[in-house]
Amino acid sequence: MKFDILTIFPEMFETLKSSIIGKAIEKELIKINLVNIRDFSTDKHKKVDDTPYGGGAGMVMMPDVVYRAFKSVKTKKSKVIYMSPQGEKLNQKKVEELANCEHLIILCGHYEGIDQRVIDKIVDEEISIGDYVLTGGEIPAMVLIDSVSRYVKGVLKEDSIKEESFSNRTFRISTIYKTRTF
Ligand code: 4GM
Repeated sequence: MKFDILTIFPEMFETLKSSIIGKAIEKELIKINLVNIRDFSTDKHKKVDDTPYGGGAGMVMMPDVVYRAFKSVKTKKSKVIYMSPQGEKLNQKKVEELANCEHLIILCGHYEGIDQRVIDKIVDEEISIGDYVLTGGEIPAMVLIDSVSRYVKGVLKEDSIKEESFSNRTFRISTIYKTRTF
């Protein structure tokens, strides 16, 4: 499973290198490629934000810079996810569904967001980790990577050692999910 993360703060993802996710990267079960959006700015000051197209308060990430960053990693098999408080709420069922993807490109927004024109053009799914606003999409992206990676074969110990404990764990999760949903 490959993740390409489009972000202006790639260093925030260093924490993923510890713990179980770090082991999974070392074992090459998952690959996390960090793409610094700023590297795709053509401005001499490496500017990535601008006032919104058509007016409005605050700043948005410039569409052409985001688009170039996206084009640098896009393949036919990519699914593009935008972390946003307005997105579809992440739950275990969604996590399982995303774990079937071979390649996820995760776009992390900042400021007031990203210019809507590039969102409309490149994003397949808008996902939220909960009904609250954070300063950026990086922490939500890490939540998504962690939850999805657990489903990759070999990432969890019990997964590779004892198939039975895997199904027990899945059952426990689905029980919680059902209790909460119905
Ligand atoms: C506003 C619009 C995701 C803010 C787009 C991102 C919370 C979540 C941001 C954005 C975020 C969430 C950045 N805050 N609930 N902040 O998943 O990308």
